[in-house]
Amino acid sequence: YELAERKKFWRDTGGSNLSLLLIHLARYIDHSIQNRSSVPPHEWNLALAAIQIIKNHCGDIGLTLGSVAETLGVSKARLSRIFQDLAGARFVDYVRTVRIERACQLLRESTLTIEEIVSRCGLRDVPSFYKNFSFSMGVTPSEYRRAAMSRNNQFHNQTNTKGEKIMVILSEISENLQKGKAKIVKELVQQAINEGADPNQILNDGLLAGMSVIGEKFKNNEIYVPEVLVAARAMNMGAQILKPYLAANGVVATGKVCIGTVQGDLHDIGKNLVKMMMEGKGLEVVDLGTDVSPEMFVQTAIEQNCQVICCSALLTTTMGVMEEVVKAAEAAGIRDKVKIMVGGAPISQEYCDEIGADCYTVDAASAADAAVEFCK
Ligand code: B1M
Repeated sequence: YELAERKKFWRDTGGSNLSLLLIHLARYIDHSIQNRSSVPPHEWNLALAAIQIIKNHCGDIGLTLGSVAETLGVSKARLSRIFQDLAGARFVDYVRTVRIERACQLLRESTLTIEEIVSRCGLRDVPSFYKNFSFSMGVTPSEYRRAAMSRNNQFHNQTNTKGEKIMVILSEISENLQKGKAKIVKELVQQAINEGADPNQILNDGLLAGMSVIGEKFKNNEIYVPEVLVAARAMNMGAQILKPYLAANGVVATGKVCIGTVQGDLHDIGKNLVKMMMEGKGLEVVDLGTDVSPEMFVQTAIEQNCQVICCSALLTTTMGVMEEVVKAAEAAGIRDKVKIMVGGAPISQEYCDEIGADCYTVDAASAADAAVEFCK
């Protein structure tokens, strides 16, 4: 039994460190792409202008690399290179994607025949449309339309009352979050708000419900890190739409806190929710991000005069860092001036007491309430 436990510990730690490395690498690449100083601004402008032309004229069969290059006054070769470098796709592939997207919209929202859709989307002929569409979407245009119509009918049949309509939207939020469809999740969250749903209900029964299914599937090895990452991105984007509504609760407190996910841990969804709720109460929140060392928590609290240090941890292998934060605050001589709050799935009141932290709360809303009390 002990050996099995030990093996499990090493597997978790090994896995954790490996993903830490991969995620850092991905963030580094992301960061360096965003800060590409070597790309002159006029090249960005050219790529953006080309994208605009494609979006406006994708219904035009004469839209080609040559026609766009001519409109912009550059050579085909230059436009092709800039497009590939900056838009991250070949010109022809991008145009095809935009046309298929437009076709999807027309299939969903109109009663136009397939021939009419083909001509409105600047596509060559029906057979090649079927081929490209099936390749991109995994279903034929007719199957896509039938599925969209049956979803619509289901929606209208199920939604006699406003409450029922909201329930359907919430379950769609959960489903689309699980598929990592961030853009649709954002739209659905907005739709739920427009229908008058309670923001807390959208958070709990839509976004968090979807995230908990992801958690279960991840645990059972039914899905892997990439799927969880895209779901997490959808969750964060949905929560961003909710932010102003969750925040608008009338309470305005003053005070400053710093927050972060502890060293070795990259989970930030819960931490972001806690931050959001605290800001909603009027507190100033210094966000240290993820993988935060005990020294960084303490140094920030000293330099920025924070009344509270908030630590989040999601891994049993990283929760121990919280105790080091308490010790670092003691060593720096600020323990009596700063409160230390802890939270995250593996944390409990017993653990909080054991390491000498000041407060444990089970969720983001109660964390915000507790921080307001500490800042009074
Ligand atoms: Co990870 N992961 N993950 N993961 N991941 C868990 C946590 C896990 C329970 C999944 C499982 O196996 N069932 C498991 C931990 C097991 C354990 O330690 N006991 C696990 C593992 C093992 C791992 C890796 C090691 C997997 C691997 O690579 N083999 C790896 C570790 C990477 C690292 O951090 N070093 C890893 C990676 C990832 C992703 C990067 C893919 C992704 C994170 C993306 C991101 O955050 N941007 C991810 C995710 C998303 C999860 C699950 C599925 C969801 C976590 C989540 O965001 N929940 C999770 C399974 C699960 O929790 N069921 C899992 C929603 C969020 C709102 O809840 O963060 O708990 P939570 O926040 C709550 C409360 O806890 C509280 O408020 C929130 C609600 O209001 N709260 C606080 C949080 N912080 C607080 C602070 C407070 C007060 C309250 O005061 C300061």
